[in-house]
Amino acid sequence: ERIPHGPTTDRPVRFSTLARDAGSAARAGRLETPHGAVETPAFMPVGTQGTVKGLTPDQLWAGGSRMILANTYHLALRPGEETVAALGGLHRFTGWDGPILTDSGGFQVFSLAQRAKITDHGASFRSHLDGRLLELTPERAVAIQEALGADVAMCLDHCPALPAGKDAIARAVDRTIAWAGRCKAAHARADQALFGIVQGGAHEDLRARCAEALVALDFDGYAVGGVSVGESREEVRRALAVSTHRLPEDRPRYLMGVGRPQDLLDAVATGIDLFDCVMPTRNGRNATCFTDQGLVKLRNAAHTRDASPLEAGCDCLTCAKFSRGYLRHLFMAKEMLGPILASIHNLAYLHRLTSRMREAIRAGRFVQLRMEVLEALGP
Ligand code: PRF
Ligand code: ZN
Repeated sequence: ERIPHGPTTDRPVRFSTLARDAGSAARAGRLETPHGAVETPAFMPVGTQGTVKGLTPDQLWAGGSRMILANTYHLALRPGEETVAALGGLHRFTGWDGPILTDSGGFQVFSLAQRAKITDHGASFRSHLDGRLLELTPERAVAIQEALGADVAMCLDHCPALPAGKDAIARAVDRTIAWAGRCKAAHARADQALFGIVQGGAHEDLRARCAEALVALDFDGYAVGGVSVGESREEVRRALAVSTHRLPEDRPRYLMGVGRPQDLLDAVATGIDLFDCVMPTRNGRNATCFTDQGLVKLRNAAHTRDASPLEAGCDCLTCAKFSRGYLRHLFMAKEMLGPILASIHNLAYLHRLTSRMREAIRAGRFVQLRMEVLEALGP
C-alpha cells in the first residue's frame, strides 16, 4: 500500500522547494523528470501537434524552454498514438529530448470536437478532422498517454463550458474526481508521472472539495484547471488561492492554459510552479509581442522606420539581430520568418519573466518584483 504524502524520492518526477518567498506563497523549486530537470516557476510552450509552431527543438532550447506540452487529443487523431510509439515515442518522434507533458484531451474534446457528449463513462465526440465517432474514457486517455510516453501525463477531467450553473459545476467536479480515481487505477507506466486536475469554477467550496479528494488519491503533482475560461480576474485569483492552498507543499502545482504575464505574476504569488499557454506563439503569429511596457503590435505603422529592437535589453535572437522596422516588413510581406521571430521573442520574454521570479523569490523580493512589473505592464 502507498503511504500518502510520502517522500517524493520514489516517484517518476521529483519536486523540491529551493526557496520560499516571505511575503507571499511563492516558491522556487526544481522538478526532476526522466528527461532532465526544470527550475520552477517555469513556462511550458505548447506543441499541440508535437511541434511548437515554427520553432525547432534547438531554437526552443536556446530561447530558454526546458519543458514542453503536447496534446493527447490531436496526436491520438493524427498520426495516432501507435504510430508515435512505433517511431520511438514522443521524445524521439519530435526531436525534443527534454521533459514533455501531455494534456489528457478532455479540454480539447469540448473546445474542438463536434457534438461532444459526456457521461460518467467518458466523452464521446466526432473528430474535427474526419467526423469519425470516437470515445475518450479515463482508461483510454491514460493508455494513449502511456503510448505517447511523455514524462508527465494528465488525468481526464471535465471542464464545463461557461456560463454554467453551480449544480452543473458540482457535477463536473464529482465526475472529475471519479475519473481521477479511474486514471490512477489504470496508470501503470513507472517512468511517467500522473497529475490530477482541480476543477470547481469560481466556487470556493467546490474547489476545496475537488482538491481534497484528489490529494487523497496521492498524485505526483496537481493542476488547477477550469481557470481563464472567461471569468473575471478577481474570480481567477480566488479560485486559485483556494485550490493551491489545499495542495500538498511537496508536489508540483500547474496552472493550465494561462500565459498572460500579469496572470503568471498573480499565480506564482499563490504558489503555482508550472504554466502552459498557446498565447506566446499564437500572439507571435499575429504580430503581437510581449514587452515590459505591454503588448507591441508589429503591424503598426509607427514601426515602419524604427531601427530599435522589439525590446531593449532582451537577449533573444530576434532582439539581438533585427529591428522593429524589419519585423514589421516581414509581417506586411507575409513572410514566414515574421511569425517565427515574434514567437522566439514572446517565449524568451516569458522564460525571462519566470527566471526573474525565481531569482526574486530566492532573494526575498518577489512581492517587490511583482509590483514593479505589474505597474509597468498595466492591467
Ligand atoms: N483541463 C485540461 N486542460 C486544460 C484546461 C482544463 O481545465 C484549461 C483551462 N484553462 C486549459 N487546458 N485538461
Ligand atoms: Zn527579444
